[in-house]
Amino acid sequence: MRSYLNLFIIMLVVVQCTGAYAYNVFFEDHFDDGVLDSSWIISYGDGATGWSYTESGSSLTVTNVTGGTAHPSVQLRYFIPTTVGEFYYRGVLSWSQADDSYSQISRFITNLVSAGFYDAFVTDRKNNYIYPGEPNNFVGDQLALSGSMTVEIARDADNLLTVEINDELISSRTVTTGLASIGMVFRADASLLFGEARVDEVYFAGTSTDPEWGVNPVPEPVSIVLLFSAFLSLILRTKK
Ligand SMILES: [Ca+2]
Repeated sequence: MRSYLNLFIIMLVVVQCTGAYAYNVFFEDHFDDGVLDSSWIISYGDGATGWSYTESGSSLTVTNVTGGTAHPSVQLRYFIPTTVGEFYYRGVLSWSQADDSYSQISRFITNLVSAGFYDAFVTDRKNNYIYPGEPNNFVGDQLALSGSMTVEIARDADNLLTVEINDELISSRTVTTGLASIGMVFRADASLLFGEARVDEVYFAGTSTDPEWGVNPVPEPVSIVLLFSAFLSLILRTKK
């Protein structure tokens, strides 16, 4: 009987390695300890040479991006060291532009899609800058100078990539490309009327088969039933 139990354990391990995977929280930041987490890799774009920010209370507050000639930007990215299948990335943003509807772009990004606040590329998806492949009609001034949004970017087991803003589904399509990074981009205008962008939270969870990176496989209940049935039939067959 002991050998059967050993066999069952081996079979269970096999199922664990091939079965469904539970979501792990890979990264989250509530910006609540006064120091910007060093996991954020910071880089500048479009000639930017600096940015102004504070981490205070439970918010990262960006007040300017400087340098460059037209639209200096700063990116904060968290690079993903392994393969991630299903994932869920959420960011909470409040913005307040200083009297110019084109002076600020604040977006949550992944290497697959990005979404957030941008009042220059107005699309039929309520001003959310989602790319690639989304139609833009270049009509601005549609958003209030200040507001807030919760952005949710997710991919399910069928590779359906979705973007929701304030619980409304804005975009959905099939994407099989691997997830390599998540992050944020803040972009100012040369008018220096960026105003303020405040991020209250970022949260990133998903599944991974990499045992070095918080893997947490769980066999589905139906798999366990099938496995146990196979185990029983094996015993019965052997006893005949
Ligand atoms: Ca921090």
